[in-house]
Amino acid sequence: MKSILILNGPNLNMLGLRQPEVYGKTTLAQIEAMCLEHGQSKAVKIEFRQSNHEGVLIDWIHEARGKFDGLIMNAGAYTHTSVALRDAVSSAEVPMVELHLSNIHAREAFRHVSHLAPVAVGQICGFGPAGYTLAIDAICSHLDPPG
Ligand code: CA2
Repeated sequence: MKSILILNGPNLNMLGLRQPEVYGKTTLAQIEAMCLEHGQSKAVKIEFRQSNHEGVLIDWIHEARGKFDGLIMNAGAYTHTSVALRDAVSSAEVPMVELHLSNIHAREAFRHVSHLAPVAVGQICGFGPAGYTLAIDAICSHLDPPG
């Protein structure tokens, strides 16, 4: 059975609890439940984590090497700032799908830059919580291409 690690970065623990007009009403716990259910339906093991700390996220990316088949990352604001996260993904040699709830390209200019995009298999953004299940489908399709 393939195993996928889903990492969530800073402030995503506040989803559904603050600023619902920007990020919606769904909580991260509800998104985790959706992901675990979707993983079960596709017979893939899903592990779901969140940290507000860059170093913790880096440690988890390192841990993924040899232990997980794929990574999905909503790195939050670190997407736009962190060369260290990008280097960690490069060194992990685990395929990664970059994920965002919002369409970062339709927002402020500083969100148009992603340090992760060049080391990602691809990017999913703008679909809200549904993006998480789309990202699971995307990484599974990458790991086990159809046809
Ligand atoms: O759209 C996304 O998923 C983002 O990764 C979310 C980040 C943002 O910095 C990225 O540019 C795009 C912010 C997550 C903050 O989440 C909050 C949720 C509720 C209340 C406050 C913040």
